Amino acid sequence: MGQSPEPFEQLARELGIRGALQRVCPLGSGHIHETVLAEYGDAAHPERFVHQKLNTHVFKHPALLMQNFLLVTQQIRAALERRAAREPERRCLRLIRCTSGELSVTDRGGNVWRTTAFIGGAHSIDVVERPEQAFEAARAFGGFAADLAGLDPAALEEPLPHFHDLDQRLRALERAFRLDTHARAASVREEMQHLVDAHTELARSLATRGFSRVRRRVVHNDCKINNVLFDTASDTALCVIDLDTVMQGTLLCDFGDLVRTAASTAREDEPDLGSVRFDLDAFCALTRGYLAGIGAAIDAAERGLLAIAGPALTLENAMRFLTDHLEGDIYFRIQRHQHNLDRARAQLALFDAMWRALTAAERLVADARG
Ligand code: ADP
Ligand code: GN1
Ligand code: MG
Repeated sequence: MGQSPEPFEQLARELGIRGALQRVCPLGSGHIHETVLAEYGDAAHPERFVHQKLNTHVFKHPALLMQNFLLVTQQIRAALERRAAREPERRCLRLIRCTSGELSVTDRGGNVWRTTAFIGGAHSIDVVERPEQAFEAARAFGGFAADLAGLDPAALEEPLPHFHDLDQRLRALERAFRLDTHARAASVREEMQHLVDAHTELARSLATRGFSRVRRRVVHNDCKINNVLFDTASDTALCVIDLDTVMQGTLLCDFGDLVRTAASTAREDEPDLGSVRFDLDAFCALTRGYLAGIGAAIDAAERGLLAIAGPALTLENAMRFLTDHLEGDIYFRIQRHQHNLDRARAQLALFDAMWRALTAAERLVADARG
């Protein structure tokens, strides 16, 4: 990441970390923030923290994020206490405040940093290898929604309004295509048409299934598989992370993003489209896990949308990736040339596979207990 040690010295000072900085290494594969693990102190008494340089292009009001973060983690901690969960400190993110009481640090370059306690002995995954992992992740996200079921959505600020608004996402894509600021439109005509047609079909099916009547509640809004930490020793889901989009929304978005990322046989950006398939066994495990985690906190209307959630969120992400490709890769961090285009194509291929399997998925949801 080529970090100068400078921001870390300032961070340590303002956070009251006494040990000397030993090492800093990048963490995870998120597309938005820059996340590092920083180790202070000595080998006998290491102190480990996660510093995140917040992406203020995406999140314009970091203070608002921090307020939401505190409220959500308070709520989760209370739920953990109520059920006397083991190792509660590893099951909920903990913010490290500055000694001044501030919730974040602004470095000399104007970057805003948030620090949380590092959760050790844990890892995140990008692709599911076993259905048990899918079950576990879904149980954790279902439990997360249940733990926040009592929280009034109005208590949380909306850092990204219309985040999962499919029609708005389509309009943004059409605009990017029309403006064509990076002269990339001609090369993606086929994908564009495919997306527009798929959106029409999806919108019709969502309407038939009563999507507009489903309740809005506090949800995570970014339930990709790598936003849950697994306990490395037991391979069970430990902690739901990446809380920046927790705000009002529908369960459809949470379950859908989980299906998009945990019931695919390939990575999100797989260039070999032949290897992108929808894994029905993983979908079955996700459904069982989610219902087990959420318990009574799901209603019939929400349950009726679980099967179509995956295609909906997959198409939404395909539209967002293609929009970003057309706009010159300004939102999602990229690691290679045409990365967002690869992502868009892989998501489109996954959408097609999910769409073909929709009836089978609906049967699985109907048969699932819970
Ligand atoms: P982004 O918004 O960029 O996805 P995340 O909050 O998801 O950022 O963090 C990126 C990655 O860092 C996660 O996938 C996870 O692997 C790791 N991570 C984040 N916070 C912690 C933590 N407190 N303890 C351990 N690992 C963490
Ligand atoms: C981003 O932050 P991260 O990497 O977990 C994005 C999600 C997308 C996802 C696609 C705030 O998630 O909405 O679905 O990339 N987060 C934001 O991988 O836009
Ligand atoms: Mg993340």
